[in-house]
Amino acid sequence: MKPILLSLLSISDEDKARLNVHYEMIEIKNLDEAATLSDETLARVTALYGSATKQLSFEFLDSLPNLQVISSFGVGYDPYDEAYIRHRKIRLGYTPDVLNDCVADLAMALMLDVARQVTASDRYVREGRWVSEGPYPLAVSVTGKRLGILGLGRIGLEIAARAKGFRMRILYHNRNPRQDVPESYQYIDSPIELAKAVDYLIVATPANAETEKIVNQEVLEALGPKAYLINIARGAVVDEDALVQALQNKTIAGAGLDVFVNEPHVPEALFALDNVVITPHVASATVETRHAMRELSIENFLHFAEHGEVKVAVPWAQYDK
Ligand code: 8YV
Repeated sequence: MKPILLSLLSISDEDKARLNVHYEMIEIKNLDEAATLSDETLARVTALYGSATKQLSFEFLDSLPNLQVISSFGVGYDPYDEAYIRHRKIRLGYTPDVLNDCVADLAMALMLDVARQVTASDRYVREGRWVSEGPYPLAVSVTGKRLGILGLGRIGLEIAARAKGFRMRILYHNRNPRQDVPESYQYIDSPIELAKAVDYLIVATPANAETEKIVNQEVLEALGPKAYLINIARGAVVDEDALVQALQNKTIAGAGLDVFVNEPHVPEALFALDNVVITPHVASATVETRHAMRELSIENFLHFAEHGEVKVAVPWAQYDK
């Protein structure tokens, strides 16, 4: 009998055929469905297909006593508990890099949209207001402005590269300054100082205990009424209540948001505001990028089945032989 690969995502027939060499597959829609499987079946599960946005309870993971490998669809690994995964020496693969371009593209799109009011002015036209009220109010320029990147990692670097095309000055904050980036990228040693110094602040940091609500009320106050916040990281890295208030009271100029604390629920107070552009966590959601992510997540399983290690492991899930 082959071991079982339990999947929280749907797998294409083509990928199933590749995985079937090593595994029998069971697809489930949610963790509740796993509870309906017999203990005997759960004990045969050695591989789990999860994602960057699906939380896994300890209870669920405990119900898989022989779990050896998880392949996670996405670059964020915040749903996985480091201590737990390391304690069980579970191999944890993920899909970094293949989505950098796409996520950076969406960050630029949100920045351009909220500054130039693309979707808000689109609504204006569709509502007949161009005819009844006349020209749309003036928007705000992007080219030549100061861009702050909170979290200058692989995605942050792609954002900076695109922003150079807009002749933006790049400032950033990380735990430490990077030595391997263009000298013109200015390191700022706190999120508050970064917020004070820029016209646009793009958040591209991973979500973890250290970055939880790193964009808090003080950072939003430092950003001020002329600057914009763009978040393509995770809802958890921003104090969402403080952000909603800042947008309602216009103590920041606006925001472009792809991620939220309690997805798919978005604070309804935002729906009435034209100074915010909202997308439903789609930064990596293009045909090309999702294909590349799927391919890498399948390769992580195949590599593990053949060599005992995933192809690309989460940094803290690497073990001595
Ligand atoms: C998700 C993401 O993977 O990569 C990440 O961290 O947040 C996204 O690309 C995607 O939404 C599927 O859950």
